[in-house]
Amino acid sequence: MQFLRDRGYAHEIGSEVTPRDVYRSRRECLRRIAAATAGTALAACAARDALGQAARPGKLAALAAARSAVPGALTMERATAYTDVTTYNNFYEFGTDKSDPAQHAGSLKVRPWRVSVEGEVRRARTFDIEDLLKLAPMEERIYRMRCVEGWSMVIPWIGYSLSELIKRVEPTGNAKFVEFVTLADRTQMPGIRSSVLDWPYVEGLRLDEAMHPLTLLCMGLYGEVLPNQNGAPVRLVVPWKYGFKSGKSLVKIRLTETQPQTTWGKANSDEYGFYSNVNPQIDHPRWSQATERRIGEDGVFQKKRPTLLFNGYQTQVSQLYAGMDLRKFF
Ligand SMILES: Nc1nc2c(c(=O)[nH]1)N[C@H]1C(S)=C(S)[C@@H](COP(=O)(O)O)O[C@H]1N2
Ligand SMILES: [Mo]
Repeated sequence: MQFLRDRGYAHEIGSEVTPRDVYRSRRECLRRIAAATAGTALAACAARDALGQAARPGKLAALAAARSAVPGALTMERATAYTDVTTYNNFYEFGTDKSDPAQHAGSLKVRPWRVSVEGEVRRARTFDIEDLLKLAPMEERIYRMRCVEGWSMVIPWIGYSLSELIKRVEPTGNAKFVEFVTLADRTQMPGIRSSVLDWPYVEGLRLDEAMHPLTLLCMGLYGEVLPNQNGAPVRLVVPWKYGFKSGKSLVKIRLTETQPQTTWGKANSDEYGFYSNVNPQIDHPRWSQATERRIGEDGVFQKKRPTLLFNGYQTQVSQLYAGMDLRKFF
């Protein structure tokens, strides 16, 4: 399949460095140094101010949130522009081009919406989206997002730790993994007609990864409810793993005893492992993962920004993998 071969090469062209780029990147460095010396909250504000945008650049319903107190949840890096976050997407249910989701996800019906939480739990339950919106206080979390294809963004998400939801269904002693099943409805999702992937799009985490405070049950971004193309009305965000681990438009969360199969793992298990932690030293079989291209970042940093182990969340998550061979469990 051509698109599978193309995955990751979309932006390997056109990166000549001009004097203007150098000037701009120098200015950007100065701006970052200034941001880094301010407090976290202040710097996050500065990041937004730098965009010259209001807190709510979109036109969707506002979703109020407090700044997260979870360690590592608020990067000081400059947030990617709202336009890029909402028009450069991977959501194959609406097509495989980056612009397809923004163009076609208008047909997604986000109400009514229910998420069934089941499997190895004492209190299996179906949550209405309105219940999920009230289940725990909303937090803003500004996370780096690194796609396996080699590009990255910084996104101000809104939601709360997935652990809040999982605690309420009371996992049994047998629960070791969590499977995430997303919507697959061909009447709403034109991409489902294609057999590019095995639908529904399914992902999985180990239970302790799912319970980590940084693992976000996400219902909004940039001060608003989620745009359809970003996985409305509810998705996952796991910031230390490649973006494909974060399933969009979730309908089922199932706790299991055995490791669930995943859609990308079924498509190519040599290229898309179950763990898929961001790791600059473990190359994708067809391209290096040592560097990345930050979307919207022009100048000398383009394509050359170093990729960080666990996407920079090493302090928070490395303990989850103590004693594990990261090459074996990639
Ligand atoms: N259901 C579903 N979820 C998905 C995908 C998808 O195709 N379908 N793509 C994944 C990939 S590859 C990435 S990089 C992120 C992109 O999220 P964003 O478009 O909100 O930045 O969503 C992930 N979740
Ligand atoms: Mo991705």
